[in-house]
Amino acid sequence: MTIGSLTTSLAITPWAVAAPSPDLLVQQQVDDQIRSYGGIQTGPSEVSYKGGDVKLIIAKKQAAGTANCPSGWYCFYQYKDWGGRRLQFKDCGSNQSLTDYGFGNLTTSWHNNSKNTVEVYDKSVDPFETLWRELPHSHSQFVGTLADNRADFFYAYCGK
Ligand SMILES: [Ca+2]
Repeated sequence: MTIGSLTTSLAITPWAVAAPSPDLLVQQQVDDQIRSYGGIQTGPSEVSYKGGDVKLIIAKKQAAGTANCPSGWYCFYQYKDWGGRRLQFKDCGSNQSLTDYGFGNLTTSWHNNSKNTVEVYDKSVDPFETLWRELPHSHSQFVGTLADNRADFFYAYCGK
């Protein structure tokens, strides 16, 4: 029994720290996410943080999606065309970190379906660099080669 569980955890450990394989079962990815970054599972593919103010939606396949961020939220996506994992927020007026949720250096597309303006930064460089700015109710299917997989944190300016 001990050997079996050791084998299992060794087999999934590399995927917890690198980009997740789309072939991994969603539940395994959910388990990995909670083990590495905390949170509470609130749906078959959903992990919630901060009492539901931040949510990670884990996609089953690496397929192109749609700009499907819920109304009132702004979303970061793992792949082009709103594919892969989706990390969504709705709070404004403060810096928030993508890296807290395992989403640092991962964003490739976005959809802002809120009234807030979101400014996104890369903290891997000194001084930190502004990568892009999201106007209310706008979206991008690709952040561009120079900004791809670089975003680490953002500031959401509260809209009226
Ligand atoms: Ca970065």
